[in-house]
Parts: sequence; C-alpha cells; structure tokens
Amino acid sequence: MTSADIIDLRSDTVTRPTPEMRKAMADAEVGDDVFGEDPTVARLEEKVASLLGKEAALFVTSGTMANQLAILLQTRRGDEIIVSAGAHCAWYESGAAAALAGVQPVSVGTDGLFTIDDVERSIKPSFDWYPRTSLVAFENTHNRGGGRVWPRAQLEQVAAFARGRGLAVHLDGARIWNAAVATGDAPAAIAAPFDTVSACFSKGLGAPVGSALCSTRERITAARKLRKMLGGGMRQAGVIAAGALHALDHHRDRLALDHGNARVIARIMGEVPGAVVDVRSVETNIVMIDLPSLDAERVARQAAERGVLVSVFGPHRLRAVTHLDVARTAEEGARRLASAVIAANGGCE
Ligand code: TLP
Repeated sequence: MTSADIIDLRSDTVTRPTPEMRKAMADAEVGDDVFGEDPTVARLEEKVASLLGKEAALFVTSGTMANQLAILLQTRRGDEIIVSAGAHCAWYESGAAAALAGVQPVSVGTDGLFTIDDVERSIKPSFDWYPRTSLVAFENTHNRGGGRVWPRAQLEQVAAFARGRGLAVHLDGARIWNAAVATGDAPAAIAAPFDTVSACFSKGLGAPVGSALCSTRERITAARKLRKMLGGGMRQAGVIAAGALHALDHHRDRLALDHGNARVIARIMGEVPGAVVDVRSVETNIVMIDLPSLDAERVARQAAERGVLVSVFGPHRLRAVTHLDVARTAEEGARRLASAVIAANGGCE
C-alpha cells in the first residue's frame, strides 16, 4: 500500500495545503512581525478579529498557545479554573495551565457541555484556604465530546452567569468555524459572550500552521508581550498567515461536506457488530466509535493494516475526524475501519 492509499482520519490537523493555498503563501507580502511590520499578518489579525466580533487579534503558533495565553492573561498563580470534562486545555496541553500559569483546572459537566448549576457549585468561597476561582473555559465544538456544538442559549446563559459572578470567560474555539457552519450562526455571535476566544486555522480549515487569540485591544497588547516571553514572536510570518487567510476565504463553507461525511461514517460504523456509535450526537466532523468488548489499540492497528488511520481516545474508544483531504474517501475509510472491527470481533469480513 502506498502513502497515497492511506485514508487518514486521525485528525483534521493532518491536511496538506492545497496548490492554491501554497500559491497564496508563496506570493505573500511579508515583513518582520516582531517589529509589527508584516502586512499579511496584520491583514489576518484584522480579518479574524472582525469575523469574531472582537476589537483585536493576535496570530499565534498554535491553539495551545492561544488557550494558554488566555489563561495566563486572566488568572493568578494558585487560582482554580473551571473547565469542561475532557477540555483540551486540561487534557492535551502538556500540563501547561499548571506549569505556566500555576492554576488548577476543575472539570465539570458531560460531553463537553455544562450548566449554570455546575459552575455555581464549583466556585470556591472566598476564604483563606480555598483557591480563588477566576476563569471558566468553554470549548465549542468540543473535541472529546465528539465534536458537540453548544446550544447557543445554554452557552450564553452559562457564560453570562459566570461573568455575573466576576469570572473571566474564555472560549476554546479551535473549531468555532465548524460550530458556525453546523448551526448557521455567525462566528461573531458564538464568540460574543466571551472575554477571550481562540480559533484555529490548522484544523478543518486546512492551513498548515496557526491560530488566533481574539479579545479587547488592551488584552491583546498584553498577550503580545506574553507571546514574546514564550518565544512565540514570529518574523516573516506572513508566509503562514497567507495560508490562514486563504483558508478563511475559501475553506469555511466546505466544512458542511466534512460534517456530512462524518454522518456517513457514523451510520456505517453504527451497523457494525462490536461497535457502538451514537449517530445523532454527530453534529460536526468528529465521530466517536465505542468498542465495549474490544481493545481500541488493537483495532486501530488492524485498521492501519487496511490503510485507514484513526486515533485511540480511550481503552475502548476510537475517534475518526473528517477533513478536506479525505472528503472523497471518507466512506471508503469507514468501510476499511468496519472491516477491522469485524475482524477484531472474530467475525468474517
Ligand atoms: N486538538 C488535536 C489534539 O491535540 C487532540 C486534535 O487532533 O484534535 N483546542 C482544541 C479543541 C483542539 O482540538 C486542539 C487540537 C487544540 C485546542 C490545540 O491546537 P494545536 O494543536 O494547534 O495546539
């Protein structure tokens, strides 16, 4: 099997820039962005700030950096932050919230969503021996929640409650573009209740690098300094910003195709003996496949032998993610994955 035959459903981060995107990157006008002189970075920052309805934006290397800047900006060492169960900022950022900001995350809710009650019960009283609760981090769509989209009313109510209690509210909007396409809501409407919002260009949008942190001008000025402190000041970054701009202009609407393909995968896998998929919960481009009596690592290995790659998300759970590089092969990917599950389940293919 050649690498061209591999169907890579591990993540929507695995995409390669399209020829048009590469051309936009090659042609980008650039300058030294640490001097604030890169016109393409400036254009990207203005565009993303406007799309998310915020005063300003900062182009950063990764979603991780955007989330961690948001935490560093709005907390003090020893604070507690409230996050969704399975939140990226607590699960997949190498312990940065503890190591860099010195805060401890407390997880609430299920499938990535939580309620006013969850937040209220988690806020620590203001007495000496308690940590100070300072921030609530939301994630929309929610990665470990299987690409779940927050219902807008719930998002607004919970965020407003947290703000009313004096807490900062951050949105990890790595996949806010998917949430917008799935609901028909404008990205700015989804971002509106939040003090800070991170958004990625390198997931479903298919750019090779980069994310943005959006907020008030004042917070973004402070974030720029923190980014430099973390070694994230970039020089002729217009080359990569051009890829992100191209992605914003050309790859947002097509996310609907990825969502349709995710539902196709969910339907195929939902009929395979040994696999359990909640088809109705597949709202965007992520499909969680539960294998209650099978070893997920083993099934992933058998799938790889059949030329389909998926991520292991638990001892009995796989994750498949659709994106622009598998748009035409997602169904074939699901069939190969189904064959791996059937083999692991001791059945005939
Ligand atoms: N998620 C990656 C892995 O890190 C798990 C993936 O394959 O889905 N927020 C959310 C909700 C994310 O899903 C990710 C990446 C990030 C932030 C971090 O983005 P990067 O990888 O750019 O640091």
